[in-house]
Amino acid sequence: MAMLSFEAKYRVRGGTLVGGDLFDFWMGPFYVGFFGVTTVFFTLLGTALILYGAALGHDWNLWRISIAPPDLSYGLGIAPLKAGGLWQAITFCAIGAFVSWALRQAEISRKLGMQYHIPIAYGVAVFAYVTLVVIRPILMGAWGYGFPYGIMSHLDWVSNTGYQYLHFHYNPAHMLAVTFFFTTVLALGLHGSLILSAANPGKGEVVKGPEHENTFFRDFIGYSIGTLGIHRLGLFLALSAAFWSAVCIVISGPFWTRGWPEWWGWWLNLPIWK
Ligand code: UQ2
Repeated sequence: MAMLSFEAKYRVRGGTLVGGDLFDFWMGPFYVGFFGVTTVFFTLLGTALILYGAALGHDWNLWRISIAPPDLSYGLGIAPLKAGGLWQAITFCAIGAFVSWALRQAEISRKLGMQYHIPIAYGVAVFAYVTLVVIRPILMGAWGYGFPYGIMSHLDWVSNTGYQYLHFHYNPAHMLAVTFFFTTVLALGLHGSLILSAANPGKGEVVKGPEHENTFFRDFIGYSIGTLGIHRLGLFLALSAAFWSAVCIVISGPFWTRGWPEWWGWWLNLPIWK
């Protein structure tokens, strides 16, 4: 059953950001809202353009389908549809859909009297994408610096872009991003295993609560961050991973054009070694 009986009392009017109560209604289990309509619009249009772009390709091999950005010679202009214009239109639709989705989350948060953690967290992921396909290409002077929309082709782009800076693991912001990704996985491993073991105590045993969870980690490592704390830590780690990912690529090209190993020359050039 999609609609729980107690959901009805949370289906409150108002909280919309635009349009007043024009789209302030539900379809089945889903809130519509102005931004629900714009999300559906951009998603359908963008998906149709992707299918058209795929149809223009050599074959329908899922791994090889790719829609490329314009040639660098088009700079920041609008390219012909079959020479990167499709990529530009698809990028426009994608950002339209992602921003609409974030604003729909914000409207639902307002309705429920919640704070904006969800749209803000989602917004950090959108920011990382926008950094790749808009901010960095603008700073570099051409849409052609965006990545192609294809399964293998976007991986090739990551590899090629990384090697352009000789060794991306020497990029200090990349180091931070990777460390945050790994720490996110560690925290999720600790948290998921703790929740599952407390919720599945075995036949005949009663389900365990936060006292047992706290006690496990106090026995184990002498410290428990707490049930609220682990979620705050997880949010911080995950958002930091996405944030530093965006930083590590936006500084590559616009602010540092040589190999990343060379950046560490600042350390070798400190006056204390002289
Ligand atoms: C915890 C706690 C939880 C948890 C986890 C911990 C009861 C259900 C996983 C333990 C987490 C710690 C000690 C922080 C680890 C730090 C890093 C940087 C990974 O105490 O409270 O709630 O899920």
